[in-house]
Amino acid sequence: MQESISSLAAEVAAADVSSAAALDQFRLLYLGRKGRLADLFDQLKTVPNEQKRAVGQQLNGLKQQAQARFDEAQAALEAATANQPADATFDYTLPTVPNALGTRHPLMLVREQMLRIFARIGFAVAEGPEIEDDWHNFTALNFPENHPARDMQDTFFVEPAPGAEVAQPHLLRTHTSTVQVRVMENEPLPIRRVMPGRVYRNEAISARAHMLFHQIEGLYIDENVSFADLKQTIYYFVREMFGEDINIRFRPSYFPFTEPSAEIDITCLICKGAGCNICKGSGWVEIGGSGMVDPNVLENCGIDSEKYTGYAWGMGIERITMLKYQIKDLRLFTENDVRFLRQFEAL
Ligand code: 2U9
Repeated sequence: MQESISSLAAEVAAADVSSAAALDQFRLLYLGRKGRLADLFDQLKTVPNEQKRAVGQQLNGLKQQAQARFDEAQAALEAATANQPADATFDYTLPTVPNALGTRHPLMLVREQMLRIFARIGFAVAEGPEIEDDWHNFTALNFPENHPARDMQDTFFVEPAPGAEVAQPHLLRTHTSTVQVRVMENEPLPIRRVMPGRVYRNEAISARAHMLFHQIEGLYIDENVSFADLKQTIYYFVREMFGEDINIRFRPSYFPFTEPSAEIDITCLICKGAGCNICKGSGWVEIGGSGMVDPNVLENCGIDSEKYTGYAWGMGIERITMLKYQIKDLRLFTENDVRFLRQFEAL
């Protein structure tokens, strides 16, 4: 009997308890009601009376040893599984899939850059409505009654609501000059403002024309403002926007709202003035128009043209963006093809 106890004690000490399954096996085999220890306790009856006490103590000792081994192994297993993820097959060290963020639209990037440049020399932003009346879009700006821009062919007119009485035709503004008129009518002098916004023209959509585009116009009105001030402002803008080695050229032109008027050219960004197919060999590309505000326009807006003078200019944001990024087709701006849009600055 004592031999059986010692050999079972050695077995208990050596048994595998390294996994949950092995531990369960251990419990059944040694501690269970039908286990090996229980067998030995049964055999205690057959032990002579004078040895019962000693053998009983040995058996109890073995039972405690087996129970202690079980408790210790169970605690160790529990501690190990508590530190493990629920799904042990998932690799938590894998890199995450990046969130697909949008990018800023190139037109908005360039718009912001242009406005920042003008803000640094004191031009604050002014905005106005996209549906305008004939006065703010044409008449105040010195367009004669029969000017072709007033034609249905060039301008989108807006039908009045049925039964509504309207004093004059309404339309989608064809330039942001309408906002200059509103500022001149309503704000105190001097005026130093830039007007960004959407404008509309009745054009067939192609690589070079669209019925919707964006402009930034500027206006400065004060005493003693001259064409030299206009040139310096545009020169400053062009160098900030395109670089120190870019030059400007003013080409005489005609607009109803400015006199004198000039188109603004800059050194061709592709060939740096040498002549290429983008600038058609001239070395220059056009970026907008400009001029001194016509005295008629100042008077139309209630400003004394004897005392005040001003300059104004207008640029298409699409045109500046196409030059800057060498984009060849206007339609790319409105098609929302992510392969195009993704190439610009991330949000
Ligand atoms: C007022 C007086 C004068 C704004 C001007 C231009 C010349 C011009 C075009 C450039 C390309 C429009 O986007 S574009 O198609 N603009 O050529 N704009 S002077 O002159 C003004 C504006 C408002 C009261």
